[in-house]
Amino acid sequence: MTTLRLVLGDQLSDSISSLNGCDRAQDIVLMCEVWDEATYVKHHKKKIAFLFSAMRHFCESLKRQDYEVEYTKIDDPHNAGSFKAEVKRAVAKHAIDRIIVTSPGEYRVLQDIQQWHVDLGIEVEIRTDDRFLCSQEAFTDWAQNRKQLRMEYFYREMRRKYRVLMHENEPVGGQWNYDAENRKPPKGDLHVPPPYLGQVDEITQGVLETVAARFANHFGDLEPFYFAVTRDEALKVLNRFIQQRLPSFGDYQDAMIEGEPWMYHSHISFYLNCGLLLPLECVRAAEEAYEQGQAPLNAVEGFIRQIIGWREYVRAIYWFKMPFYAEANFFEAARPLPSFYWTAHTRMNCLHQCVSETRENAYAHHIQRLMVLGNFTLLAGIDPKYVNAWFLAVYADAYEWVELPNVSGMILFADGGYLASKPYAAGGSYINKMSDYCKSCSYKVTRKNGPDACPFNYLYWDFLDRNRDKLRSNHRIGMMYQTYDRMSDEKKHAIRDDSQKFLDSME
Ligand code: FAD
Ligand code: DLZ
Ligand code: SF4
Repeated sequence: MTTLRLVLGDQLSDSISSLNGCDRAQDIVLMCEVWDEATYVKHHKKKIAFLFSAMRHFCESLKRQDYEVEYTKIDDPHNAGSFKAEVKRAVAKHAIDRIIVTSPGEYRVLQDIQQWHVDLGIEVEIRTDDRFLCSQEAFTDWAQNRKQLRMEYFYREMRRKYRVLMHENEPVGGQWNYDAENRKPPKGDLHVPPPYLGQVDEITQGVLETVAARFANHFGDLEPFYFAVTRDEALKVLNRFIQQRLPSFGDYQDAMIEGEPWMYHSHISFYLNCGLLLPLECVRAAEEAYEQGQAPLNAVEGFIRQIIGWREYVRAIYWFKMPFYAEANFFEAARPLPSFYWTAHTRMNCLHQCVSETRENAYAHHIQRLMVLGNFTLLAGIDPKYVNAWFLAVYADAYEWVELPNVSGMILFADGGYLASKPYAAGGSYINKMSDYCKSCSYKVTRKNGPDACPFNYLYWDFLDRNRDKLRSNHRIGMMYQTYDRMSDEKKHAIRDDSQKFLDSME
């Protein structure tokens, strides 16, 4: 019996379940670069190059381990353009009896694969993706009897289950969460270490030429290209983070500095999400750094919470709530995405910086995504479908399972409060406190109204006013209405007028 084992572009792990029990003398592993995946949103050029190069390197490493790999490049004249069509071609070519694939990261791909046994007339086994630490069944057990889901309680369960930072049955240090010690503004002379810069080898060079030729009209700078594209290199990125950045990760987790896109973050999401790194090894590396006195508890706990807390939580919610989640639009927001999300041409310096860095790196750190890029789309009432399409296209770590809950749940509150207890709406003073962007902005962050006022200031109040019916009873944001209601009619009029003018000018 010959089995076709399909390995998708975000399944680049030796331990991927589709390879379990593989008969290397008989079975065929299929990997394919396909037009459909590269263009269903027009991904950033660097993202496509990263994934194609990582896939080609992974293919070489499988071959070195004696797997028989069928690999289709994007410019292969026989390339059929989609997963299903490529599988069909391989089935015919190799007289395949059954297909094994690990469950994909995106709902639309799973829907497709679930039909293949009918469409292709062949047995298809879809295996669990056990690289994630919380299975759908475990999440359902945890979630089903709760009135409200909160990440913090989920996270504590994960700490207990995997015995991470635990001392007997108590959290190390006596607290579960050290955020009160984190999130300092970027004051003083910070010396941010340089990021990992990978070398372009022959494989990557070939990919860069292909992407430049075939995806010229996609967003983003292709070069310089410096991502890790093999597991060994990804491990170097992780180790470099643990040694150089982790000690300050907690302190400056929310800080933004002009010209410092990488700050003290780990930059491992690209590698975690395509399988070159595994979540538990990143967590254990951080835990060990704490145990050896190389990094403080506030930093280590904060980092670990992002991985076994947020990352697992958003993925579980995605599968729990699809397909509804993709349609959710609690505020009925309907505006198109302004063109400066692509061009960076805006007088708002915070947005100019974050879009420019996204264009250069296919990366922005969490607070840039949440409190600048995301916050603006929430306040301006941009339709979630445009916001999701943008976030899915522009970041090299973006796959729908992680992008959609962060965008529709965390920033847009489009799910009405399932994932987050309140919208992360903020005026300019938050950005001013956590960054140096306002210093060189042509708007004045201290002005609340008028042509020079920071647009975040009046848009914040206008957003609350527009959505009063939906937010008034929210216990975490509802009290802001008392402040709004105490404002004079003249002030309220100015807020409405400035917001209307600004939003109209965007269109
Ligand atoms: P660090 O800050 O060093 O964090 C360590 C790791 O924790 C990350 O690599 C990531 O795996 C995990 N993590 C941290 N926060 C989250 C989170 N909220 N959800 C899931 N995992 C998290 N992350 C993606 O991986 N892909 C996305 O498409 C994505 N889209 C986002 C969109 C918005 C609007 C927001 C607010 C957040 C988004 N995130 C996304 C989460 C987070 O911003 C990125 O994981 C992080 O910036 C990646 O950089 P890093 O590896 O340096 O992370
Ligand atoms: C993101 C992406 C891109 C750009 N291209 C490919 C590809 O050509 N071949 C492939 O196997 N995977 C690609 N991917 C990742 C897939 O979109 C991802 O595997 C699915 O969305 C399922 O999560
Ligand atoms: Fe952004 Fe407002 Fe600061 Fe300008 S003044 S950088 S628009 S927050």
